[in-house]
Amino acid sequence: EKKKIGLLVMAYGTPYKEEDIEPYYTHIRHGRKPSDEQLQDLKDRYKAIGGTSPLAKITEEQTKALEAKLNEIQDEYEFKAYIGLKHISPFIEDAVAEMGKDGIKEAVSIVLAPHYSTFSVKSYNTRAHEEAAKYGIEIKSVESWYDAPGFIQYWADRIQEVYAKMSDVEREKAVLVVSAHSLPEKILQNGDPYPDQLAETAKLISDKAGITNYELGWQSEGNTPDPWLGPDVQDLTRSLYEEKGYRTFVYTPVGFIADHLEVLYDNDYECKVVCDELGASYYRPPMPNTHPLFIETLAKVVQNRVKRDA
Ligand code: FEC
Repeated sequence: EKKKIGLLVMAYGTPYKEEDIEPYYTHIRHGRKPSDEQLQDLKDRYKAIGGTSPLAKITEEQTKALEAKLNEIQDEYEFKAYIGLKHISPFIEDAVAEMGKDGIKEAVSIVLAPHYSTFSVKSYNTRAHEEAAKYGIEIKSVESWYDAPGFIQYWADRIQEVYAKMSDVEREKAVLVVSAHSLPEKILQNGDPYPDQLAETAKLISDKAGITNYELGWQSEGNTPDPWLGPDVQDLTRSLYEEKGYRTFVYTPVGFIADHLEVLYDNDYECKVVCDELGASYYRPPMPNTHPLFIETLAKVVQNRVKRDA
């Protein structure tokens, strides 16, 4: 008889339809309503990528694939997956309540973002643990997986594919831009590991892919007065073009794992505009989504967390 275990898969969430955009944006802004102009700007960005984001569907597919993989690779536990989102329903709390109703007492959680920050993974985990306490559910949480070998291999393979397609001239002047979502600089005051983890991912990936020209960048920063971690990938593109003579830009937004607004708009539109303006080549390898190597990697990360005590 297999032991039943809850698999709490946490992700950012995205509006399902246009009417969801305002409450979603308000939730992201900690309850402060966006101005009409800010709201319109966000609506326009969703329109530019086809109306809504593919993220909701991809999160669901990733979760199903992860549950299936975990049930395939071991037979001590029966994993039952629950999706808990940060900014739209089903919220993290809804997912934990659902586990409670199903009589789950033991669970493992993972956030679908590789790097740990107090602003990202910690806030997901805190919400999950607070809710779980109400139901007497014990959750073991994965904190980060930015260096998981299969994750590194996934990106190294995609990068090599892109470099193999380039002409020799393009390849000679190519640079890999490794990025994650920017965060307010104030995270650094408390020794947040986020920037170091991105640097480690970049080093591991570029070593594995055999790429010596790589740079770290930040993207998608919020619309607030605080200073955000930089350089921003668009500014970085210009300075690398001007100061280092690069003419081919390969963007790997490794802080994300799916096709969604921050990649389809911020990279494929905004960074592409900069490249077009400069007359440089733009490349952006495919995101992990449900790639088998990626799902297998997440499954191993979860399995290791279940085996570890506390
Ligand atoms: O719908 C989609 O396809 C896009 C989903 C989406 C993902 C995502 C990932 C991260 N964010 C992180 C931090 C912040 C901070 C602010 C912020 C703002 C937004 C806005 C939208 C949005 N984020 Fe997001 N983010 C996604 C979507 N994010 C929309 C609001 C408009 C805008 O600023 O563009 C600023 C909040 C504030 O105003 O105070 C901070 C981090 C990640 C990566 C980790 C994770 O996935 O959790 C960090 C996907």
